[in-house]
Amino acid sequence: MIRKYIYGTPIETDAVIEQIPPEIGKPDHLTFETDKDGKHVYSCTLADDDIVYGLGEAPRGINKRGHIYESFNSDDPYHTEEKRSLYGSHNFIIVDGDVCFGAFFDCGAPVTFDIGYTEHDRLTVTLSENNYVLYIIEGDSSYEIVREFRRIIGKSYIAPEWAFGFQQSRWSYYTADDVRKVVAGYRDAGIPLDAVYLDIDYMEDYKDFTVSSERFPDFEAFVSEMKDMGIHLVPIIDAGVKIEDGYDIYEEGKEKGYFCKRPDGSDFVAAVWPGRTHFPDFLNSDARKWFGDKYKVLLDAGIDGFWNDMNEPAMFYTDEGVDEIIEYVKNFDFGCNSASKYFELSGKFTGLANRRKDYSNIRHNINGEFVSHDRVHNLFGYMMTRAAAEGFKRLAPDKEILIFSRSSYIGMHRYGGIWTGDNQSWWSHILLNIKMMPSLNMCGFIYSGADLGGFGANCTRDLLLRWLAFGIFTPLMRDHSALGTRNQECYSMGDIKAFKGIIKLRYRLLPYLYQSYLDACNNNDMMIKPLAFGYPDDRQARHIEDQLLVGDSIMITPVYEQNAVGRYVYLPEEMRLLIFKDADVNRTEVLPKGVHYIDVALDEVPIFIRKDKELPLCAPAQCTAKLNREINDIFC
Ligand code: MIG
Repeated sequence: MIRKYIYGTPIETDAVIEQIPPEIGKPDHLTFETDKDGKHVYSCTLADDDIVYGLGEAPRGINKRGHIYESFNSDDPYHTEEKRSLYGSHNFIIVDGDVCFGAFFDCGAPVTFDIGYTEHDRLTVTLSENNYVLYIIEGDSSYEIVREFRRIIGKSYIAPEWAFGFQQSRWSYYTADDVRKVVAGYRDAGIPLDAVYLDIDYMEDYKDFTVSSERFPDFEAFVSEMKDMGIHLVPIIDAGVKIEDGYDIYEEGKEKGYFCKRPDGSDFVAAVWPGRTHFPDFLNSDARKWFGDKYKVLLDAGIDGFWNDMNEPAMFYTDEGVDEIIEYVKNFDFGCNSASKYFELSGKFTGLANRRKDYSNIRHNINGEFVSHDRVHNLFGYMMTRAAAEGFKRLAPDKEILIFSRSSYIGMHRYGGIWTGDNQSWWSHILLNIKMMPSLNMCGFIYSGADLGGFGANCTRDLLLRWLAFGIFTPLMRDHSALGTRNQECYSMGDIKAFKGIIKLRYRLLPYLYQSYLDACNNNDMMIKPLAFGYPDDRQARHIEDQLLVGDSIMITPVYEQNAVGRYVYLPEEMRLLIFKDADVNRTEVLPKGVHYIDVALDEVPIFIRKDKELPLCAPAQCTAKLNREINDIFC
């Protein structure tokens, strides 16, 4: 049962595609109030054992209780526990208790979810503007509520099968030869690989839809050389368009009025990678069409995969911000408390990036209306990715194209996938990855994954192995790392045998994983679920967050602690344990319901088969193009 409530005159987000007649009156389950600033606030009491699910890409656990989250798409590379916002805004929550209900706050402006933070037993949702749509979803279980919700937001984007192959990225592989070396590294090591990413340095001066002819001479020939080896090249596209006379995208956008504006009607300027840039106004459907068509030049070169970055949109600084700082520094007074002055001063500089004040200065043209960015901030990356996906449909209707985005909002799940942004090579971020996957699935983002091995900081061999051993179960399986960090390609991490075994297992699992993925997309279902969704009557399973169900047949229990030689697992029923090593079963036993300690060496992957279920495997291959999908092993 879904009820829809409209408040004020909301800006259409296109998150929900099902026609639902709106209700008059107040929603059930939540108490409605207006706070002292006139903001709309919804709240309810939480009983001790209630779980709050949802929020998709957000810090912390599967159960969102005990923290405060703000939907405000943010470029923040330090995903520490106290953070309230990441790159996406997925305003869907479920309160799972004696009564279960879901709520989706459909609003492009910031929304705050205080889930037992201010008061441990209270959920409070505060909207930053009073024009929005609220959906209340009832069902017998959280799982059922998820499926109801997914039905109204429409079918999730389906990525091509090759995008389930193993993918290697780095900021940056600078030249065609750098890329060739990576491919040779993998092929020589006998480790499967399907894609290599091109980060910002493939472009000419960071200009979207250009390719440096110096670093990638004859790009088209290079793309096909790679394709012949079974390798897809996946270039990055940034949200900011470089301001440069003679650069066609800039000239056209300026002439047609397709860039975001300042309040005075001039084109908004922010500094990002290319220096001064304008942001295409993705909220404007004409600008969207225009930008989407620009992908053509890369499609024509044979490219069939893209990642859209910096689309929160991220800004390093604006002229206004710099001017303010100069003024501040000119008038700087040491005062009598030098420490507080020091923090004030340094804060001014680090605070230059992504200033709320700058965002507030952006204006959009939405169907002819001049709209403040504050009202639609969380839709920007979504609309950029929609522009791309709609472009692909026009330009290459028969081609399956990989597209995923950093920033997102519910609704974007129909157009592309996401990666979870700039994590770190920290053990805690394997766990964050594990806990985020089911929440993303609830919100429709099935094709998703984290930077395996971690983006920032230096990775170690054991961290990468453990992370990959989890990553083989996530749709996007990509190793990516930041500029200045230690090399993180599997072949550059010492003895390659363990890497080879783990990644080959991914390919052996591909028929099972891709089918599970398709089923989830086609049936508004989840591919990766919390244990509680499979065993709703099991009190112990209800609170477990480090074991997940993947597809219908298996439970996974990743190891995510350094120097651990195994881990405790809880079995809600009798299951068969398979310990894989070198992509084959090394040990297997049937374990009864209950708690067990299992040994898992660094080169091993544990998989539990659920009772009366089967796990089919095919033979591994060096890339999906060479994969024989015939099943050669079935475990049960
Ligand atoms: O300011 O393109 O999240 O994956 O490697 C950093 C360089 C910009 C952020 C992305 C990351 C990418 C990096 N980008």
